[in-house]
Amino acid sequence: MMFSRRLSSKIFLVAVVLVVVSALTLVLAPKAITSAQSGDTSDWQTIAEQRGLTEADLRAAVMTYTPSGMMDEYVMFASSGQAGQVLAIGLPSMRLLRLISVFTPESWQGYGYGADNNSVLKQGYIDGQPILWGDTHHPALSETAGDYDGQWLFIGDKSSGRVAVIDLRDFETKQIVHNPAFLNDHGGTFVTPNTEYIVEGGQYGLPMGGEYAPISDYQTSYSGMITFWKFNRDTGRIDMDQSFAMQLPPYWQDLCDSGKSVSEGWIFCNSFNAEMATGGIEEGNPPFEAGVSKGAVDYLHIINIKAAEAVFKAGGAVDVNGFMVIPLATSIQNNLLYLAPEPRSPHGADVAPHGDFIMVGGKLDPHVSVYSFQKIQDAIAAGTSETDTFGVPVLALESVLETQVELGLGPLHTVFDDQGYAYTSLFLDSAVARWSIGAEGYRPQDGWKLINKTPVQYNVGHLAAAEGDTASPDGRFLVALNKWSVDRFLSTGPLLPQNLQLIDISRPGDQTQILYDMPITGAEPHYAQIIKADKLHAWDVYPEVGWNPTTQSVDPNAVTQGTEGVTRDGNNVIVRMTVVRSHMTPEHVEIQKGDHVTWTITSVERARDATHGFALPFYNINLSIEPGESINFEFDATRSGVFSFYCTEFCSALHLEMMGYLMIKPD
Ligand code: K7E
Ligand code: CUA
Repeated sequence: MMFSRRLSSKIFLVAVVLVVVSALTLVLAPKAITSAQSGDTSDWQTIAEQRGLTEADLRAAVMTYTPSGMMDEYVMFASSGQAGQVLAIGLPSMRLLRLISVFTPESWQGYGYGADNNSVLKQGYIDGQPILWGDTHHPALSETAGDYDGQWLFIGDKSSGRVAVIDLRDFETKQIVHNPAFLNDHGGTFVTPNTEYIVEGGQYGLPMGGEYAPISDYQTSYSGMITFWKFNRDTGRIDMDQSFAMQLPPYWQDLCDSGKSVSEGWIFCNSFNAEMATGGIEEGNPPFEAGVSKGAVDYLHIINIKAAEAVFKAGGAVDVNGFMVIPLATSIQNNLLYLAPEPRSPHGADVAPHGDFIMVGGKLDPHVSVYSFQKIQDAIAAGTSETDTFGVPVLALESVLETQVELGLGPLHTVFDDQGYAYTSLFLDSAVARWSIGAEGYRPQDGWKLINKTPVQYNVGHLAAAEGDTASPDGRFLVALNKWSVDRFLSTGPLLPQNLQLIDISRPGDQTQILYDMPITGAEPHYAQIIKADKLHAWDVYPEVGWNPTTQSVDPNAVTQGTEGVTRDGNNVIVRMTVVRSHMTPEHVEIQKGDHVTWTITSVERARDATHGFALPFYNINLSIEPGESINFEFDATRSGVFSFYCTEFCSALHLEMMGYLMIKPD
């Protein structure tokens, strides 16, 4: 069944390629040279010859070239690292379709420049402290029965430990939440198979609740943390009251993944720094990078989220800064948490498509360790007398390990395809390892073994395969998310672009091929997910005129044509404006210095290509008003003068005339 999916389209593609390639081999050499000599560059064979393209290059071109008007088959949502955004990229063309602002203001989209007083960004402030950037790592598409459903996208901010919700009907950020008990994360976001919870694993040990504790008290006063954000599909929002966290030992929890199918209801996180090194080379301690890797083992965290939810609902959590956290002792008493040894400096914890295996890389170990979920269950049932320093039960490695597969240097992250292969990034080798999962339902005929390594350029972190971390991967395409491209593109100075490489994984065995290099002229996209494009159903225009995208409903405050104007109540001025190409109503807004201004702009457009902007100089206001959208903003008229506001989108031939004057009289 797995093998037959999209087989016909594959056969078609292969056939096209064969025809092209054989036509090329038959006719290329002599003819191309002749026409090249005659200066005839009108035919593709000549061009290929002149540009020095090989048959493999032409195959890659045929597989990726997307003529104008042809749509991509997949959309990849990639994080944008410390730029705090998400990128939407079409595959196989690797065209950048959209930048989604999440934690960072973005003027082009009018995000953070006045609209509804920057309400979404403000949700992400911590204790009133504006935080206007984020370090996005792991986007997670919402899932139904372990498969992407195309409705929502979530992403975490590693730097301040926040999670954002993006609505895929308009590709805009709707909510930012923060667990007030903790201040960083990494193992997030990952969703449970029906998106009941968005999982946000922690990273560096901290005193809970943002308190101070001396680093010498690390083992007694510092903790790890994992947060389970309850998602409400009806409201499209995280429900803070139904969300909770678990205190973990002060190891550095790293990447997490949700169990699926047989392992549904469980969460797996790798961790490092089981040594609980605290750095401090200044005081003669080993530096972090040495202390953290001194020991031979770290711990895979195995968390029973169903049981944890029951403990939370039964009142087993305590209030930390207004957020409910299950204390470590309670987790141990209720069998919510188990540990299993991991090889040195593990990285990544990836659950196989059938939920039966968990793959853990090892930055300083050439193997991927494969844990069996069945063996984990058997070991839990059999009981263990081993515990860690904090009394958390430790399952013996040999009791839970299925196998270890030697792949190469620096294995990090693993994704899957529809042929029973797994793919693991090898950071130090700068390669992608394809290996066979030697179990029933995958490739028992091949056994557990390395198949091939595809060199990539360079320093690969995560991999993303088409639906490659779901219950039913698509295969076909894989993207290596490489850092620092060094010699792949023309130099633009010392700051290097990242290089996303598209790889063909449609053929079995060692036939993998790099198809395309895409520079990302921004921060490092750590992780990405690739969804079949036909699962996305974005709106063409907002459903009704007067739509407020923050509430995803018609704004009661929206302005209708004929009701525009300026009204005053004491110092409070209300401006009600409509926009339609190529006109803003009213054109003149006259107020007094010292007024408090509440301004609403409603676009009455229904045409798809009629977005307007609204730029107001000095007052730091810039809006993007999409067809049907209604936006409110407020400001204090602190400076008198004449301010020309205008539309920032080239919306018509009379776009330059789409403007008006705000006249503020001195007091
Ligand atoms: Cu390996 Cu943050 Cu997923 Cu980067 S993490 S690569
Ligand atoms: Cu509206 Cu330009």
